[in-house]
Amino acid sequence: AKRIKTLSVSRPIIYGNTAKKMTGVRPPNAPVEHTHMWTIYVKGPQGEDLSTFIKRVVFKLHDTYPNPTRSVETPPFELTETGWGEFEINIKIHFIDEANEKMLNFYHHLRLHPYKQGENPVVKKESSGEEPITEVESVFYDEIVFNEPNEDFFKILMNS
Ligand code: SLL
Repeated sequence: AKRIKTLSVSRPIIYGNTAKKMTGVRPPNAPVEHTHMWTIYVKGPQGEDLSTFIKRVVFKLHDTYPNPTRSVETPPFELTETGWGEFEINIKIHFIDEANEKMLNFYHHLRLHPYKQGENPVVKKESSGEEPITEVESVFYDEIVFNEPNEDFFKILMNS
């Protein structure tokens, strides 16, 4: 017998962080003990515009940061900071009102250091030549599954 599957729509995302050691250039307001600059992000694997269904992404940083709850309301849903240590970043993805969906709540371990030679850390050669900058990246793929979306939201998902 053929089984009737309930309707669900999934959308791929990637989330994670890039980081690199700060060399010569530092943001003027960066505390002296900060050694790295990093960016945490939520985005579409092919650069899709996630704002068609995501209203905001809230990144909750370590309590050592001033105003650790950072809300990003427009794409790109990313945040760049400086720091010295790795920690768990709490990510909350809030969907547009039409979705009538609960937010997604998960964690990403902010990665600053290369752990293994030749593995993930990508050595990017500066286009100008001279010093190679070692950028580490920790990135994960996931699919957001909307089960039985309401009609309005379904239309929005299908038209984007
Ligand atoms: C821990 N892994 O769990 C450590 C915490 C905290 C990182 C690392 C700078 C914050 C600031 C920063 O990198 N904090 O602006 O002072 O205890």
